[in-house]
Amino acid sequence: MATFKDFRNNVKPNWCPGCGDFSVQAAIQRAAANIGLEPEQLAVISGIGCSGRISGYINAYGLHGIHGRSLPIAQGVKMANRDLTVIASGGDGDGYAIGMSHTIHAIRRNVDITYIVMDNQIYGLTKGQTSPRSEMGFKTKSTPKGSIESALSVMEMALTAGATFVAQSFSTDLKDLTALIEAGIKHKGFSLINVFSPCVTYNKVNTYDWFKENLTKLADVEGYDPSDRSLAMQTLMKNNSLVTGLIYQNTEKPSYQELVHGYSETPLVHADLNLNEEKFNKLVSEFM
Ligand SMILES: Cc1ncc(C[n+]2csc(CCOP(=O)(O)OP(=O)(O)O)c2C)c(N)n1
Ligand code: SF4
Repeated sequence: MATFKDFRNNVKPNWCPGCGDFSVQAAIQRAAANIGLEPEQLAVISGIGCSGRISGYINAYGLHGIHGRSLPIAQGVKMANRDLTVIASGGDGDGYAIGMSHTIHAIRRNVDITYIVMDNQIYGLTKGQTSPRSEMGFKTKSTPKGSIESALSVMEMALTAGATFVAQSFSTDLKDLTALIEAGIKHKGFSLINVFSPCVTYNKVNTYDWFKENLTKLADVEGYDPSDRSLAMQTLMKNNSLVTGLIYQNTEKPSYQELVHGYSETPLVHADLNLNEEKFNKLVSEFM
């Protein structure tokens, strides 16, 4: 059986020392091993950004795609081969700016994949511009006088869009993050895990210390029940979305694969797609 070391490859990450993304990488590797996966049973599909490099640093199938487009690719992979565990990943710019409409539609579509967003409230790869997750007043190269736009609460947005699994974590909480990724993979539907993953080079506001001071663990909130959607929304609003843990899970809603016609038959990847003349004519005759 594979251990987390089997999910390592020999590519050395070129993230800055101290970048939060190192722990996210480790958590994915541990979660995959804990669940009992072998590297050839996992596909990690990422977008573009510092965080997007993660697919190259994990020994599994992987694709480092294009900016904001990890989700369409990841959903396609899962639909073609349900035997794979599929993780999509990238940054807050990737998923909540250019890729936001994919995020919303993936949430409501509920394909059985896990989406891990490394949220550092800034664009790291392009050297420090504001993202949709940057707070109002946040000063960067692109907003030298401070951002005049407010930050998007993605967790609230996900609940509104009909998400079936919404969780948030902090990259240094390796144990909790690993457990959430395991739960996300086991969830039968789309799971969104937003991970506060500090950018030590460009974000001098939302630092490790800042998160330690401002985050509340849902496990410490008395009576918190992740199956209660309105409680989840109220808790997010009360805490300015600065909570960690499983925020909401709905195990009732069927996943996309359970509803799509023909999906329970042979997965596309194993299907004989060789169209001979007879098959072609039969197919065409159905449309005549
Ligand atoms: C279509 C397209 N638009 C813009 C870019 C430039 N670009 C590359 S990464 C990036 C944002 C990076 O920020 P984020 O997604 O938050 O990831 P991070 O680097 O912070 O991990 C941008 C705007 C691009 N590569 N492709
Ligand atoms: S620039 Fe920021 S996000 Fe990118 S590797 Fe460095 S610390 Fe990480």
